[in-house]
Amino acid sequence: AGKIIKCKAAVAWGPNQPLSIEEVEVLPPKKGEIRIQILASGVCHTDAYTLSGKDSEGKWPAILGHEGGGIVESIGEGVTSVKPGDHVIPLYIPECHQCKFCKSGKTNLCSVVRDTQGRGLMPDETTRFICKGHNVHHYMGCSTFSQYTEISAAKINPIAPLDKVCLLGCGITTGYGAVTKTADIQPGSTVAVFGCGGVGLSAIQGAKARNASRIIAIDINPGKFEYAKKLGATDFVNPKDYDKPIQQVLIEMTDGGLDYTFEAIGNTTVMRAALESCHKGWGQAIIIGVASAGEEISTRPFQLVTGRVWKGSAFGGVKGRSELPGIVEDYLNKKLEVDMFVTHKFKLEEINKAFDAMHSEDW
Ligand code: NAD
Ligand code: DAO
Ligand code: ZN
Repeated sequence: AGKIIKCKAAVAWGPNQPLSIEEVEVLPPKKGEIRIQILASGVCHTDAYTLSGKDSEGKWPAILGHEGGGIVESIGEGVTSVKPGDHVIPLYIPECHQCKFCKSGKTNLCSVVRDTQGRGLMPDETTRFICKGHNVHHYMGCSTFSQYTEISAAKINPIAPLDKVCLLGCGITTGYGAVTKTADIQPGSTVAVFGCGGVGLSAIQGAKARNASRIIAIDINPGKFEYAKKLGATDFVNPKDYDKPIQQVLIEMTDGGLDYTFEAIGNTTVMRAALESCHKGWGQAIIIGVASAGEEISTRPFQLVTGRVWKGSAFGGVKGRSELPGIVEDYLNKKLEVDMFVTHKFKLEEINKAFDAMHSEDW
């Protein structure tokens, strides 16, 4: 505590280059900050998107990664909610309980560090990482591709295996929460999920947990249906098997449309299809997928006039500090599947292989 830590991290020196394993210095936590030893991290398409250079807000050099699990190493002045030794999941959406967003009770989009976080900096406008004399940027307030990092975090049950529950730091919670929190679906609802990656499959889990009467899994890669079935999907649709728009297929399958649809791809054409597959009068389409910068969505406004609702969900609407620990308990109580989502394991030194695996097998 109070000292600089030297450790290994995967540094992104610039766009479209492999990550480079480097020795970095991690400075001690300042007021309100915590320093965490990261023991496990997922890799996510969002990390790859930033690394590709398509993310116009990418900052270089940076330490990427935002789906982690770790142990608090030390705390800065004024920190009372965690102590050294606590097991935590880093949060890319914090929860300060004090900003306008937190106080509203209407959203999980805490804004307390929003501005500096978006620019890859800590709240005092500086960074805590130094490598080869360069200040290295933070990423999504997490930078989990480092053995030590500084962030906001949710304190979780120390029994939970960090190499599994790290995935609750993004993808699984996002899909599960979109169904159980953002849409808050009723038992018996009919649901369609577009995209059966980690996020969509977890939306399917959420629908099953809420006793949806029908859960239609949609993907252009039929290899995903095996997983969708295990998690509770009842119907499987590959849009490539039809020569008519997928919304028409779904409306015909469901006597007029679905109660809830979820877009977990990031494709604006599919976002439209998700809205238009909703039942007239009450159907709700939830956008989870993140489209590339600058893209727009469209539909005929009459779709909304006639009662369909379009809304979005970030991190499943889950408030990190107050609600994520309960989702970890759901996993421990076998109400939520996480283990199946760990398809590969790599050492930090092999992180570029993890990106290759994510791309090659379309995970
Ligand atoms: P993924 O790439 O693993 O899964 C996407 C799936 O969609 C794949 O199985 C793919 O075959 C399928 N697909 C692609 N095009 C399709 C089409 N036209 N029709 C049907 N299926 C199609 O991605 P993921 O990790 O599950 O993430 C899904 C999306 O969620 C991404 O856009 C990601 O950025 C976003 N995301 C959002 C949040 C949030 O808070 N809102 C958080 C995490 C991830
Ligand atoms: O408060 O303006 C804000 C942004 C909050 C972050 C929302 C992130 C949702 C998408 C995450 C992509 C996958 C990690
Ligand atoms: Zn807040």
